[in-house]
Order: sequence, then structure tokens, then C-alpha cells
Amino acid sequence: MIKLFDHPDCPFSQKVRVVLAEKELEFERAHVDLRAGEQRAPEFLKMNPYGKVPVLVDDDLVVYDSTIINEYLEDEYPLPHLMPEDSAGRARVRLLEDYCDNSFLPVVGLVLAELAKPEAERDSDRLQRYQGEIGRGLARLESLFEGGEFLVGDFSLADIAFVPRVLILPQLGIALDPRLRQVAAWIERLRERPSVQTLGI
Ligand SMILES: N[C@@H](CCC(=O)N[C@@H](CS)C(=O)NCC(=O)O)C(=O)O
Repeated sequence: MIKLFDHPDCPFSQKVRVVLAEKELEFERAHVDLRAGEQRAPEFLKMNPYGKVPVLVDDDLVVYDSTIINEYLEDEYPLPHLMPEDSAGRARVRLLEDYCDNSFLPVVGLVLAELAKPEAERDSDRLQRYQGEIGRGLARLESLFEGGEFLVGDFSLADIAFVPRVLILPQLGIALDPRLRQVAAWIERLRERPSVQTLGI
């Protein structure tokens, strides 16, 4: 039995939920109340010493970090494949996941934090700088499609990494540059997938 310790709004948890849905794996969800600090409780830290969601428990195995969890799910439950077969394609997927986890998602987090402030307290220069950075990230993605439908070959863990945040661009105050036609079509394609719809975003 698979159990996922997660938080509904956490983009890292959402990445894992899309993979579980793609692979049609049954799982139990355990909500970790981050505001109440449940992620710092000793029993949670025993599972993930970093004190973060998501954590996946599959029988006796405990795995944390969304990208490592998704790699584990791909290895253990390979169908449908969410990684290319060739090493070059796999490396490209991993590079994009790394960019998404360490640059794209954090800057989206900064925008959300700024927007969560009362309007009078927002730093509009900072907000614009962050929004501009997201726009440049999306422009970089535009150049990757080369006529294909997804970032690297077929739908993969690379696309899934971006799902939680590219679906909420309007909430970030970002109007997609109309020149980014491939990105616009890709976002619509992602939005239509049943696995993505399970997120309810
Ligand atoms: N690299 C981790 C990041 C996970 C992460 O940052 N989770 C956040 C919620 S979205 C968290 O649990 N924060 C709680 C805390 O830092 O106290 C992953 O990919 O799983």
C-alpha cells in the first residue's frame, strides 16, 4: 500500500500526485499541516530529516523529495513510461526537472509571497522582476519543443514538474507572451490530461 504525506497546495506534492494518477496507483493521502508545524514533529523527521512534504511510503520503503519519489515510482511501476528510453533524453528530462525545482518553482513561490501581502505593502519592482524571470523561463521552454508536443519527446516527468505552476500563470499576474505559441498549446494539453485534472487547479 502506498501512502503519501502531502499538502494540497504544495507544488512538489502535486508533482507526485500527477505521477500516481498517470500510473493509476491507489494511494492513501495523509495531510501534513505545515502551518501547525507537523513537518517538524519527531515522527515526521524520522521519515524525512529535512522536514518537508512530500514523503511517500511504499510498504517498508520511505522516500522523500518529489523528484526522487517520481524516479522511484518510474522504476518500480514503469507503466506508462514517463521517462524516455535513451540516455540523452533521460538526461534532458532530469536537467529540466532540476531547473524547475531549483529555479522556476522558487521564483513562483516568491511571486505568490509578494501577492499574499496587502497591496500597500507589496514591492512592485521586486514583483515585476520575479514575474519577468518567470516570463524568461517560459521563453526558454518555447525553444525546446522543436515541433513536438512535450518538452522531451513524449509526456514525461519533465512536463509534470512544471504542471503545478504553469497552470496558475493568471494567478501570478502573468499574461503569457502571445509569441510563445508552443508553450500556450502545451499548457492547454497539460490542462486536458485526466491526471492533471485530479489536482483540481
Ligand atoms: N525538494 C523538496 C522540496 C519540498 C518542499 O519545499 N516542501 C515544502 C512545501 S511545498 C515544505 O514541506 N515546507 C515545510 C517547511 O519547510 O517547513 C521536494 O522536491 O520534495
